[in-house]
Amino acid sequence: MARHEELPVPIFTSLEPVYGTGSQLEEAELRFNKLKSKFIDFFGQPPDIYARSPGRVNLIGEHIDYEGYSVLPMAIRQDTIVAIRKRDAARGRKCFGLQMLIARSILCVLTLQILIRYKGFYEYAKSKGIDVGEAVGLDVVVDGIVPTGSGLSSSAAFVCSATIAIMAAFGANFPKKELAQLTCECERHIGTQSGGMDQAISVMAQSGFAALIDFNPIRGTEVQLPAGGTFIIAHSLAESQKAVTAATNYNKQGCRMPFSFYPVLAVKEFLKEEPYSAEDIEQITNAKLETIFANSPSSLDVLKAAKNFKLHQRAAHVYSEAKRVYAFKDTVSSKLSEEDMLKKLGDLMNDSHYSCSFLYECSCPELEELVKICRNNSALGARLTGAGWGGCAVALVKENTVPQFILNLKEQFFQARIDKGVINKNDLGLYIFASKPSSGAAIIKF
Ligand code: NG1
Ligand code: MG
Repeated sequence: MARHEELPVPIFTSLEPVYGTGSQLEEAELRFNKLKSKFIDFFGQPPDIYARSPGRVNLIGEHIDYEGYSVLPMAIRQDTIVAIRKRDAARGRKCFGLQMLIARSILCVLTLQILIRYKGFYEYAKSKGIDVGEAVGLDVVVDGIVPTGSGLSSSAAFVCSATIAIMAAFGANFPKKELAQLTCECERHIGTQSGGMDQAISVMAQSGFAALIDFNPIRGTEVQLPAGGTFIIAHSLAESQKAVTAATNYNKQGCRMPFSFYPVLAVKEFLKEEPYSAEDIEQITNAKLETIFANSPSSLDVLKAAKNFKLHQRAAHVYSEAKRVYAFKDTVSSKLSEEDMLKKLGDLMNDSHYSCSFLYECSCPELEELVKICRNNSALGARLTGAGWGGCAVALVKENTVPQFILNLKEQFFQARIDKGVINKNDLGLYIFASKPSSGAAIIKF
């Protein structure tokens, strides 16, 4: 039997296979109906097809995917839905235009992004021998509910659903692992040095399971989480300005560099704790940094801006975090009692946070406060998730303590922010919620 990542994106004729039953289905039905009527308002006809792809929460394995190390995320229920219709030939030939309404998730670079996506797809389709004909117009309406700038990968939800929608509009369907690769490359067009975790889990997730994602080649192995634990996602309310500050890319460089020239386990022996200057590195490697990173123009900007590189700390983070991912995977499949298993998973999450905070330096005061409050309220473990420098934390708590835990966090973290007017009380559910492993990308054709 083919592994699931070899299979194409599933196509459904109803919403239940994706959204299950109950309130989640009701919410989805509302969104799809609204999307359809907006589409008709705009374009006079209903969409041909819909594609949806979810955001994700990374349980463990932060800032190591772009080094090729495995990570362990799960899809969340919040997703982006793209409704699409290929223009009639007569209209399509005249212009390659896109008209769209962006409901809720507003990205000002959306038009540009869809164009990039389209171009990426076009080249890819041609390389696969698919005749996409001449450029045609696409009518597109997008609805996204993955919070942006929160480390929950609204970007992957958007990129994956847009790519899959365009693919489906042309009657094509590629294996999920190829889509994961393609969408990762698409996201790199806007300058992020994407590692591929987000797109891989968004495309490949299986409902009810987290996944161990391996790279080169991309693979997703289902990971069954212990039933007695629940992951709570809480927003620090510090918005991560990843694309703006380039901090992510700066650190990725500092992080990537040791791997360009040091073997595993040599960190302590060969890398000094003091930061390295660009000149130090050029001396050791006997090469200009410009040459080492010649094929990555965005890296060069970062290199110019950076004064020094903490190679020892970044490498120590990557190696230890990579080990923790496997320890996490081994723990859930071990024979430990559920109590011990949950404790061990929590410890690994705490260690991961420490490493992110002190070795990778991607935390911030708000995340530190939030993680501390989670632990004070009997979270078994808590850590920042996603790129960091803001965004969300994820906490592992015992199933039976979830309501009390959420209440306590509301009181101890969010209430002060409500009082200051940072967030609206009625929106609290957007900033703290329990999350079950949800399903990955799907094409829906009614
Ligand atoms: P966010 O910023 O949470 O989408 C980013 C990267 C991931 C991974 C994490 C850190 C992109 C699109 N995503 O995630 O691949 O490296 O940081 O673990 O660059
Ligand atoms: Mg992202």
